[in-house]
Amino acid sequence: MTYSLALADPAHSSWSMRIGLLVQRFALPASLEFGDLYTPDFPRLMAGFAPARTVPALKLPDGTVVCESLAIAEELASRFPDAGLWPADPSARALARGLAAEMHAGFGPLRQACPMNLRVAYRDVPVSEAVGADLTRLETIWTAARDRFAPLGPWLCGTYSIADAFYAPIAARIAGYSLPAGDVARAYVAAHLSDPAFVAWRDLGLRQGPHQAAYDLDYPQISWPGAEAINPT
Ligand SMILES: N[C@@H](CCC(=O)N[C@@H](CS)C(=O)NCC(=O)O)C(=O)O
Repeated sequence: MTYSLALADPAHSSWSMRIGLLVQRFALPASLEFGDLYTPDFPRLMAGFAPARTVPALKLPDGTVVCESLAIAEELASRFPDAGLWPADPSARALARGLAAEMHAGFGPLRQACPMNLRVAYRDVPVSEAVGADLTRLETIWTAARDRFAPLGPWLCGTYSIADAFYAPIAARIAGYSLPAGDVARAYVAAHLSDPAFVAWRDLGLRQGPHQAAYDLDYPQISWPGAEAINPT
C-alpha cells in the first residue's frame, strides 16, 4: 500500500490546495483522490478515508488516516525528512511552524468574505474592518519573516516550506479579489502567482470539478491577474 490523499475541488477547496500543492511541489509519493464538494461523490470518497470527515485526509501505508491539514503536513515532514518540507535552519523552521499554525487557526473573516475561487478574479470588492485587520496582520507577519529571511530566497522563511503552501490560498484570494496589499505582501503574492506548482494547481482547478454556484459572487469580473497586477494599499 502507498500514501493516498483525499482532496476536493482544486479550484475551491483551500485546505485541499495546501496539502495537494505541498505533495506536488516536493514530489512526494502520494496518490491524489478527488471528490466533488456538495455532491454524492464527496461522501463516497470520504467513506474510504474513515473516520476523516473533511479533506484533506491522508491515508498512510499501514491504513492509518490522518486528518487536519497541519497534522498531515507535520506527518509528511516526519516521514520524508530529506524533502525539506520545513526550512533546515532552526530559527527559520521555528518561525515557519508558527506561521503555518497561525494560518491553520486564523484569518476567518478573510476566508469567509473571500471564498477561494481559482476560476475567476474580481475587482471592487469591499473590504470590511475585520477583513482589513486580517490583511494588516498578514502584512505584519509576512514582513517580519521576509525582513529576516529574504537573503535565503523569495519565500516566507527563505526556501519554500509548509508555511508557504499554507499561505498559497491566501495569496490566491489577495490576487483573485483584488485586495489591497503592501509592498511585502504584493511581492510575496507575486511569488506564488508565478510559482510553477501554483500555476499547475490553478490549471487543475480550471479543468477539474463542477461549477460550484455557491462561489459565484456579485462583483465585477476581471481576468486572472498576472504577478505584476496586485493592488497596492
Ligand atoms: N481544519 C481542517 C479544515 C478542513 C475543511 O474544512 N475542509 C473542507 C473543504 S476545504 C471540507 O472538507 N468540507 C466538507 C465538509 O465540511 O463536509 C483542516 O485543516 O484540514
